[in-house]
Amino acid sequence: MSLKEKRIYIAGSSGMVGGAISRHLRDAGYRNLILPSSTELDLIDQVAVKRFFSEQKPEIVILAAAKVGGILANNQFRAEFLYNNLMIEANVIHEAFANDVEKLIFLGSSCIYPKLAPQPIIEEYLLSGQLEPTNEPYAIAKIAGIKLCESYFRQYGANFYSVMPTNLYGPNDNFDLATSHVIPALIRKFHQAKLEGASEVTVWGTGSPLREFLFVEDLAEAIVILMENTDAEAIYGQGISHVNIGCGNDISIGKLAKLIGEIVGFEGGIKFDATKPDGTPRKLLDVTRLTEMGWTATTSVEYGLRQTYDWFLKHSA
Ligand code: GFB
Repeated sequence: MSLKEKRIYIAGSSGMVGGAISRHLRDAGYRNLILPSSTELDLIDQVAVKRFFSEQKPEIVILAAAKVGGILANNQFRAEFLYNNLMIEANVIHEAFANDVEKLIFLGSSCIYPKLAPQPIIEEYLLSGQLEPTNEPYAIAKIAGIKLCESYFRQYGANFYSVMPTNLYGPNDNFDLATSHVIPALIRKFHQAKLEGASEVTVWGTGSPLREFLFVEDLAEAIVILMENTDAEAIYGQGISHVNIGCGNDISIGKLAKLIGEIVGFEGGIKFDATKPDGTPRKLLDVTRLTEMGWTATTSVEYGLRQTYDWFLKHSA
């Protein structure tokens, strides 16, 4: 059977990341996609996940489902970020193993690396130092997912491996100011300030942290290429448990805010609120391995931000 005919389950297909992966697979000619919504299948419910796998019998699984949020949501809802993500991973990865899934790709996050990891961050830096406290529960859950995939590979030879995307953004992002990441938050704040004729916009933290932002459509393209060409053996054979996915360059939050202000057309000033946390000072991924595997990001942050602002204007403003 050709890969295009395989039954592929994308966990999290109603979210920004899973939705983009589903679209890319469909555009590439994959026709047998299994895309239950979160109301149809609660991934925290072990019995429901077990039933789903035995009924649907997926052959490939992309695990993009997760409880996600920005720096404040991570810090505030620490129990849910740890519990929900552990349950989703344990249920899906274990049932994939129990149902002989041929390949599983688990999506983690660059916050799994130590807060003060040398830059750019190579895959080997996992578990080499203290985590950033604001997102420690989320990072611990994601590390558990990486180790679960690795353990099923090492003990049973399961073709399960992980990828670590950097900070993501794009169409269908969460624009709720209390729970969102920085890009959708600033798009909404600058847009509102422009409409209200406000004189300034408040940006959390000092503006000095550096972040690497990857457009979600680029991420989806990378995942499809990895799914088509890379097996677990190729990852673990290099002495690593996962592969980084990033664009290779970063920007300060201060510069990002200025850029978003320009794109939105806000003419006032920017005020930094240093009572809010900065989080990790810098997290730039080393993407040498991904480049060697045949993929490089192509979307500039300016273009990606314009696309995201357009989506916001149509759907969420
Ligand atoms: O995007 P963000 O919440 O994620 O914040 P992290 C990035 C930076 O932007 C931080 C600053 O230094 C924030 O203080 N920032 C400025 C803002 N204004 C705002 C704002 O209005 N909203 C938000 N949210 N930030 C998350 C982790 O960390 O990154 C997760 O907590 C996950 O676990 C995710 O790894 C990718 O990069 O700081």
